[in-house]
Amino acid sequence: MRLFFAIELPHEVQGALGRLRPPDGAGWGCDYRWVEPESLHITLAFLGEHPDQVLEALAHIGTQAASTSHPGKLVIGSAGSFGPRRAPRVLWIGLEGDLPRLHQVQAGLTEGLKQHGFPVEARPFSPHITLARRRERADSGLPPIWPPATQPKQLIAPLDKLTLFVSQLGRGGARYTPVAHFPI
Ligand code: 2AM
Repeated sequence: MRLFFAIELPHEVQGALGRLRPPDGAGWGCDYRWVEPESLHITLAFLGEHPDQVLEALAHIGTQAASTSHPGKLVIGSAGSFGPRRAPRVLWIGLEGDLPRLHQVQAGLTEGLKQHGFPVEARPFSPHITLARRRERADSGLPPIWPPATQPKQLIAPLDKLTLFVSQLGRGGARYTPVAHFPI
C-alpha cells in the first residue's frame, strides 16, 4: 500500500480552495492536473509503497508524533508555487496560524519514521496544500492568473488530528482513504 501522513481539511475549506481552479477550457488550466476538492490535504510525510505489516509501527509513530504537540488552528494563507517561475511544477496554497504546532507534529513524525528505518524527506518541511501539478506535456508558461487576484479569506482548518492515508493510483487520478486517526 502507498501511504502518507497528512492533516485533513474541512469540506468547506476544500470547496473554497477547489473554486480557485480556472474554468474548464481556460488554456493554461489544462496544463495542470488539479486535485479534486475532496482530496485536498496537508501532507506531513510521504512514505511510498509498503506491505500491510508496517501499519502497526505506523500507528505507534503516529500516536507518538501527534502527542508531542497541542491542538490549534491553521489559517489558509496565500497562493504560491514550486519550480521554475516561468513554468511552475506545483501550485499551492500556504498556511498561517499555529504553524509551530504543525511543525512539531511533522518533526515528531520524521523522528519516529527515522527510528523505525523509514526513509524521510531530507528537505525542510514547507507547509502547503497542493492544488495542481503541472502535466509533463504542458506547453504554456507562467499561469496568467496565478496567484489568483482574489484568494479565500478567513478559512480555518482545525489542527486536532493527524491522519494516515492510503493512496490508490488509478486512471482518474489518486484516491485517498484515511486508515487511522491520531488525536493531537
Ligand atoms: P504534496 O501535497 O506536497 O504534493 C499524497 O500523494 C501526497 O504525498 C501528495 O499530496 C504529495 O505531497 C506527497 N507525495 C506524493 N508522491 C510523492 C513522492 N514521490 N515524493 C514525495 N512526496 C510525494
